Amino acid sequence: MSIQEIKILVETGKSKKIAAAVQEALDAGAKAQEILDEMIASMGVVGDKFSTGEIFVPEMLIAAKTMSKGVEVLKPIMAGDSSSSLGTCIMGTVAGDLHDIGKNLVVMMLESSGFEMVDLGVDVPAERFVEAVKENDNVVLVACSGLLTTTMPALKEAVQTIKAALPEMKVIVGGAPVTPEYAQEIGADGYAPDAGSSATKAKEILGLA
Ligand code: B1M
Repeated sequence: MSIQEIKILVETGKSKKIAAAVQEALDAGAKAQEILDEMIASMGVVGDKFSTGEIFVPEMLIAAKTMSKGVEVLKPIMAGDSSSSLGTCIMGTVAGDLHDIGKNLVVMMLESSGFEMVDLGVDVPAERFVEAVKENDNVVLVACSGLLTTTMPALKEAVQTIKAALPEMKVIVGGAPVTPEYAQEIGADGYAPDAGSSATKAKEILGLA
């Protein structure tokens, strides 16, 4: 199974075939990162088809499910084995937003770089981030994801609610519509454009890099 074929399986939502196809590509020598990059590119194609009215929400959902199943196969390889603990990080997708693939990749990368991750899931109200910081030990970072232009205000509310309740807590934000300028404007301590760089940025803002 070539990486190109994996891309097509994601685009066409072949969720029953994806796990075996990803495993086959790995066995044939493909790198996990290459496969992941292709699947991310597939979601771009899916988004474009949605924008042009070629597909609708159900197709977008099944493509997302397919990608998530593919990521499950890559996870043990990409997540690695981190024995050191850099502290706990609370992560979630902000209120009103149901997109979780990017968040799940960020969770995976932060975990592999040594953070204990508490994943609050999607559609997380601002106050829930604060509660989770209080409920867990040794929380050093909160990470918020937002994928919609319409939920950018919720990202702002999340950062401002966390900072009002916990002024010392570091907050990192990201997601497709987020820019470094917006992150700064809403008072976040850091912004990362992708899952890989989120780990580097998280360590940098905590003075661990
Ligand atoms: Co939605 N959706 N969606 N969708 N969806 C987008 C985002 C969209 C761009 C599609 C499009 O129109 N071209 C568009 C948003 C337009 C906009 O806001 N300007 C859109 C829309 C409009 C909608 C609905 C409103 C559609 C509707 O109902 N009419 C609706 C909203 C629902 C809601 O959230 N309330 C909706 C619903 C859905 C599904 C539920 C069907 C499904 C999500 C399922 C799921 O996540 N389990 C879905 C999908 C799959 C998409 C696309 C196609 C793919 C998203 C994705 O997973 N990408 C998307 C189009 C696109 O992205 N091109 C689209 C792959 C993923 C790896 O990338 O999440 O960007 P991403 O994560 C990246 C970075 O952003 C970054 O790291 C990741 C890469 O390494 N990152 C961080 C993310 N979070 C980070 C946090 C960090 C740091 C980096 O630090 C904390």
